[in-house]
Amino acid sequence: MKTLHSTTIALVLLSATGFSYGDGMNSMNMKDMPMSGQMAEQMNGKVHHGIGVVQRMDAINGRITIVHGPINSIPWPAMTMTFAVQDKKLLSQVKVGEKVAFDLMASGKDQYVVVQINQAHD
Ligand SMILES: [Cu+2]
Repeated sequence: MKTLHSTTIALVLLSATGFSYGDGMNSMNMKDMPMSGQMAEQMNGKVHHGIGVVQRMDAINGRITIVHGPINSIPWPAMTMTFAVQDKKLLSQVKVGEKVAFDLMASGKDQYVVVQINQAHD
């Protein structure tokens, strides 16, 4: 899985940094590392899977509105929501009106970003 692979890379990078700067006072200060927020998120971040129908897409702002079913892992009931997409290219993978399967990751408090989306085959 892509997510597990990324997490492994993040752990390796963190370990390498620890060895390189192990004697430094700030060796554990992850804020010094570029992309540390993203790494931390990937280490703590859980991927949530949803199924829904695309209602609207905003390619300019990288947003997608999905009428989605319940996502028990968050937990959410069925509802219509607009999400930011992690990469605007994701929007070219689906069409309005299409049934989709998508993955969400937490992006700040009570916010989720679409990290993967594809047409759902039933
Ligand atoms: Cu929702």
